[in-house]
Amino acid sequence: MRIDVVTIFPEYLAPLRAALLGKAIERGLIGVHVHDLREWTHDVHRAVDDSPYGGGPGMVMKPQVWGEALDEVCGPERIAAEGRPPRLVVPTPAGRPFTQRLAREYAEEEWLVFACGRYEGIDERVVTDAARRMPVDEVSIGDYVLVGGEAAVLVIVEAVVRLLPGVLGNPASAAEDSFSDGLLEGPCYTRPEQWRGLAVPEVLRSGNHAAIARWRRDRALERTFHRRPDLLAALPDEALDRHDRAV
Ligand code: 6GU
Repeated sequence: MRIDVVTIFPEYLAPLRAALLGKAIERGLIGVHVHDLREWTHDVHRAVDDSPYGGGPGMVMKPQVWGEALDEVCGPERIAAEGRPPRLVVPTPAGRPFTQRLAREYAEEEWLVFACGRYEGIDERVVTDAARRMPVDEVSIGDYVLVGGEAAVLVIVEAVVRLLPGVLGNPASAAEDSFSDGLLEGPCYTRPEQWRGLAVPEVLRSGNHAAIARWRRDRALERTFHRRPDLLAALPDEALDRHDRAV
């Protein structure tokens, strides 16, 4: 998978080369290319923003700079070279929610381009124009406001790359984590059996695999009921069996 990021703070994306993501780069599973948006400015001040039409606070990122940047990073020539257009992802608190389902969709893509906005946003015509050549998603990572899209890109890329074959040591961790069955994961334990007066639940040491699976399912249901009732409500009818409904 190829990942391009256009930002006015390229150093903010340094964590993409650390830990799990760095390993994925070293092993050739992903290629990461971070671009400084200011390279496409032409004025001495290297201005990327201007005041908003219609007035109001804050600044809006200029369309010409973004247009030239995206032309070079993922314009017609680059699309011809790659054989097909990328999926362009624009992080914004006004976007559609980024979910595990969208992470799985992105994990199927061969090329993702992220356009990080700062200030109040990017001139709307940048997205409209890009959408003439490639699919564009404006996505939000949650109901709160960040200063810019960079931290959101770190979140999205980490969620996507861990799903790529060969990135996680144990593929079952991706298959069994929270959300894959629509529920939150329940609690987990390791040695010692007793710690500060707290015991590991007996059933987990019983060796009874059916009882362990049932216990884990019950704790996941309980936790989801208390912390994320919206997730339980969204489950399809057949996702819960008779035992589940008794919890
Ligand atoms: Cl993706 N960007 C910004 N700037 N703020 C956010 C966000 C994204 N998601 C939630 N808040």
